[in-house]
Amino acid sequence: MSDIRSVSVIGMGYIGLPTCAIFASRGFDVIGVDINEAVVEKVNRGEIHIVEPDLDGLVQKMVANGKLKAFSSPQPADAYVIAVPTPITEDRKPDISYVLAAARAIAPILKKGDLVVLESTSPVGTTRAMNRLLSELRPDLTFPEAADKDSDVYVSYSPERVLPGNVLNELINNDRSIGGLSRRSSERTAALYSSFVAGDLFITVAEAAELVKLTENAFRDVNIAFANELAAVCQDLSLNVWEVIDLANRHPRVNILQPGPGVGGHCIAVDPYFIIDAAPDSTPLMQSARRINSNRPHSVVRDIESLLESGRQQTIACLGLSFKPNIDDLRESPAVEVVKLLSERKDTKIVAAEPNTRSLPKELEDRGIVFTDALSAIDQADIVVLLVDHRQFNFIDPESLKGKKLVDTRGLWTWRKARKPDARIEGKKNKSKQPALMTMEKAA
Ligand code: SAJ
Repeated sequence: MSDIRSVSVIGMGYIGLPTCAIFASRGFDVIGVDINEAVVEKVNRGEIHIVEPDLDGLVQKMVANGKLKAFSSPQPADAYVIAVPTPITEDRKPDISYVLAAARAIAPILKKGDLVVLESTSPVGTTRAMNRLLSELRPDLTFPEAADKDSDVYVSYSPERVLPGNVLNELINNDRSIGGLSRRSSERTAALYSSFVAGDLFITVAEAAELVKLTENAFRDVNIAFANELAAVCQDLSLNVWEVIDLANRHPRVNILQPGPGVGGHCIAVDPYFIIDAAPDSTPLMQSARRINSNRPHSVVRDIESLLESGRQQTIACLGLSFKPNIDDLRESPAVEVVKLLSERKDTKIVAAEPNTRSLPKELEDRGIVFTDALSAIDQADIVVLLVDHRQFNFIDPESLKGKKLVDTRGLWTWRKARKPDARIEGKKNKSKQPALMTMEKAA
């Protein structure tokens, strides 16, 4: 059991706000802190500023019952959870200034017995740097330096690892690593998180926990790069990459991810740089994966350009703009990058459809892109480019695509066409589940 009664969460973004709501739902008095006044006011009205399933109802309930209160500066609490952004700079160096600013903000109100947990994705060494800063600012308190030595304040790293769109579920059910700067720091952090985590908690050192988080996203980046490289190989050899991956994945120990127009979002395309920056000579694979994935929008544009006829104005329909399917988040989206690159050409009109947003972002509007629905985009187009496999696009009638040139970056139409119903001879193990498409006798 934890002796912690109140938790102050610094940063009420995609991770901080759901974390506030979950702690509040477990009975803690939660103080949500954000430098953005508009966010603070919104949360105090019981509303939310991000799109995340079920979060609105939970925040509303926790604000109404007084368990969650938002402020624009840190308030005293028994535990502080820091969930602020850790972006990269233009030259791809990690920027931990928000973490250090959060540490400066809480330093004056720390008291003996408090726990400070850093959750932000961070370069290796950040937790220790934060600890050093706190101890410089509060020489009257002791902080963990060596394991097994007790201190006045406890400090740990414990990264979130949740998928946008499924945050509440994954916050509760995913396993979690905890890297305390001392044994007691880890124990107190584990006690705090076990109030809501149903997954297992694994205790390690702070630096390992920091690298674990970065590794997860770098692993995914490298594996997506493999799929994207395979897509290029298949294009050279005139083979269908979706079919090749699907068949290869039927090997029990192979699980290739899906190729696409590139890697977007705020994590997978960023976190590998934190590792690359720390160990530039030891990361040729991660560096090359980053290059492959960030070049993908350019190769999609080259594919589209190869279909253009010279001397004639043509219309290109771009379907999907978000960074992955079934969300409305357009930031760092490779689909937006493709549209931007295309808009630099003078001989094309671009119509774009994104079923999850009401309008185009200003940067695309300013480039003369026309926003419309998928069907009318297809109707006007010479070339149709599928950029995101939103569920709505499954219902596009293949008839409407007849006579159009297609660039299918997600395999939605290309793979469907390649999947011939009589190309599968079902084995005995599946026969009981559903009728076989084809019996062995017929195949022979
Ligand atoms: N993508 C592909 N092919 C695939 C899978 C994804 O091209 O087979 C692309 C997507 O289209 C998208 C990008 O990768 O553009 C990232 O999407 P994602 O769904 O893989 O990941 P994120 O960025 O939404 O969330 C990731 C998750 N990390 C991992 O799955 C290892 C999440 O668990 C992390 O918490 C999150 O990053 C984070 O905050 O770090």
